[in-house]
Amino acid sequence: MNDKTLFHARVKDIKAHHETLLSAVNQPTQLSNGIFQRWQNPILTAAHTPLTWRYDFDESRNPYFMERIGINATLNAGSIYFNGKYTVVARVEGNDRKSFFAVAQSDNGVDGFTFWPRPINMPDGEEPDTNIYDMRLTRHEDGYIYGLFCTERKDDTQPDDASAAVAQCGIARTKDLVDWQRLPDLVTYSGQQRNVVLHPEFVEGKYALYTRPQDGFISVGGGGGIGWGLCDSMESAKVEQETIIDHKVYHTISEVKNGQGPAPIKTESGWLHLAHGVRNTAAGLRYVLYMFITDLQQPWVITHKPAGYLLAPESDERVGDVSNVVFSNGWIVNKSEQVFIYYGSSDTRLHVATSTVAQLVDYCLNTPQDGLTTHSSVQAIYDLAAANEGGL
Ligand code: M1P
Repeated sequence: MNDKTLFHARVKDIKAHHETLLSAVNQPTQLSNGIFQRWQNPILTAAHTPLTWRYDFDESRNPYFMERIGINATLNAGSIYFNGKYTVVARVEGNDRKSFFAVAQSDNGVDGFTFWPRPINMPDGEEPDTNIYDMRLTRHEDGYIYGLFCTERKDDTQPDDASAAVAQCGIARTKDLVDWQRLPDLVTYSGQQRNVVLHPEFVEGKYALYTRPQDGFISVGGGGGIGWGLCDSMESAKVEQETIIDHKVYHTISEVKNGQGPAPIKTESGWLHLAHGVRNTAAGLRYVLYMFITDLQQPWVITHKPAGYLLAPESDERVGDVSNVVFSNGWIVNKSEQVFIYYGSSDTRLHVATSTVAQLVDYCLNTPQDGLTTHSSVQAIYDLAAANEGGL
């Protein structure tokens, strides 16, 4: 095959493969636990990203039709129902390890996700970002859509350690997901911050934030837990006082660290929260998703918290760049009160699980709490088995 034929054959093959991938119909998996429904295909992978981001289509410049810019992963996405479409702002990571944000939309929330032609061109912070990731989107009652995300920079206090980094909360707002106004990073009294989320309503006339104070970049150290704090303005956001509302607890799924997922959903039974919990194992950290409900008037007070995890890595989800991880920073509730939970698996790809507000509230209200000992876990099984006696 000469170069000319090779170029055209490769363009045809790669375009056809991309079109097949983007038009694949997703199906629910066969079995569900009654709480949520998994779907068979990831909704976004690196291969879903536009070919125009990766290939030079000019034959004279790229006779072998090589990939010029590689994309490594599409993962943890913020989400919002926007202009009649299920919309995710995915974390896209290049082969160069830099993450950026890109919008992809679908008509039904479970397949057909297509990226906008260009990634988001997020303005830099006052101090330039080295890397940005994991955006939480909040449609706030002040009229803006806010994106809060992690901004990561080199830790200059440790010049000899090339991996030493500092994580802080970057803040931007928009009305159209295209033009973003970058605001100063959140100021707190904690060393570092990740997983910061804006509550959708004013509380006591102030903006309310879920935080995750941490002493180090990976390890939260003596910090950690999901925090809560108020601030007067998002234009110079400062949380003077952080109160931990959901602590790390010994021998639970969030023994090592945890973090708020997306902004909570308002229901008649309270604010519905999704979060991630992390424990250590001989095989490394294990990230799972869990839920809780907080009081409608006092969103910092947990009223119901089921024991253990809602969703843990399963099958292919278990393996990837950082294996044994599920992580969610986006969910969408539609007019029929169906809930679309978008979650990344093993820092590599993005999936959806579907449920309803009614199912998730039922799950939170009626699943036994963690009694924190084997004895209390067995007692919960005894109670359920006794309630079932004669009922099968
Ligand atoms: O690698 C797993 C996750 O690690 C971080 O989450 P956390 O701050 O809770 O440890 C984030 O980098 C997240 O993006 C990643 O999925």
